[in-house]
Amino acid sequence: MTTRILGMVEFDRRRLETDLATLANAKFSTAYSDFACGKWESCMLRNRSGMQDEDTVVIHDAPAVATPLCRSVPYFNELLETHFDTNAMRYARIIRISENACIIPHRDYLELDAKFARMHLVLDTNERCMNTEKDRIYHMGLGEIWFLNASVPHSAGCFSSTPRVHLMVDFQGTRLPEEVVRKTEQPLGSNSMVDTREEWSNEALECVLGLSEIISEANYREIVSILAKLHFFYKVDCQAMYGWLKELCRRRGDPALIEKTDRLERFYLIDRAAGEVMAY
Ligand code: YCP
Ligand code: CO
Repeated sequence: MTTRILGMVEFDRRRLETDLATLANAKFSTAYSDFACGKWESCMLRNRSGMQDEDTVVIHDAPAVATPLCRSVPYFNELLETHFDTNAMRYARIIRISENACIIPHRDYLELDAKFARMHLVLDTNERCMNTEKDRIYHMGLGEIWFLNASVPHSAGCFSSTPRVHLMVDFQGTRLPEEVVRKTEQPLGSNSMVDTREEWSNEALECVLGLSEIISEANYREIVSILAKLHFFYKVDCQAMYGWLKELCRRRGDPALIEKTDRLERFYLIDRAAGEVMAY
């Protein structure tokens, strides 16, 4: 199943602005903050229970229920009702990425018993917001609905002063993306973003590996953050950071850091237990 644009929504700009302003003052959850490099946050609009504090996901079999926050953003709720099959909907969340933050390259659903069919509707963005998938980079434009194949390594980042705000909607995994989306316009033009990233080079690689001289428990998380963002600016696979991290820990020769990095790669790319949280 490939990541692709499914359609476009024509927004009521005034109602969009109203709900974005409400969101700007809303309380977001700290769920999945172990995936954040910088300020990456989510909050629930619809979930299994309708309770705001149910902020992580499981596979379940009932239509998602609106949370109190959902009722405070009536336009977003209407967008959910109008453009998606609410019967097949399992979760609806807001994902907000603030300036110079990203989500660590990862694969989703590793901790779950099955997958979701995951869609994004772009509520607020600009040209400095990017998504990546393996070695590709692309931009999800305002009003666009995308299917995201979250099973393959991917990431998303915001490098502008205004945060990127997406509605992320999970459907029963057996449903086809085209089937759960409705009343959308055909996307105009091509959505292939020109890849303006710099070529990845041996010099850049040696510079990264030079961090082996200084890497320690104390700066490990900051170094992970630096490495996680590099692929937004250089033509390199989003997963490459785990290989760099392993090599610089090996050069450092610190068994605890080597072990930590193996755990990191396992958690974000290979396997996670249900409810497991990564501390590093
Ligand atoms: C999920 N996985 O699958 C989350 C979203 C990143 C980690 C954020 O719901
Ligand atoms: Co993801």
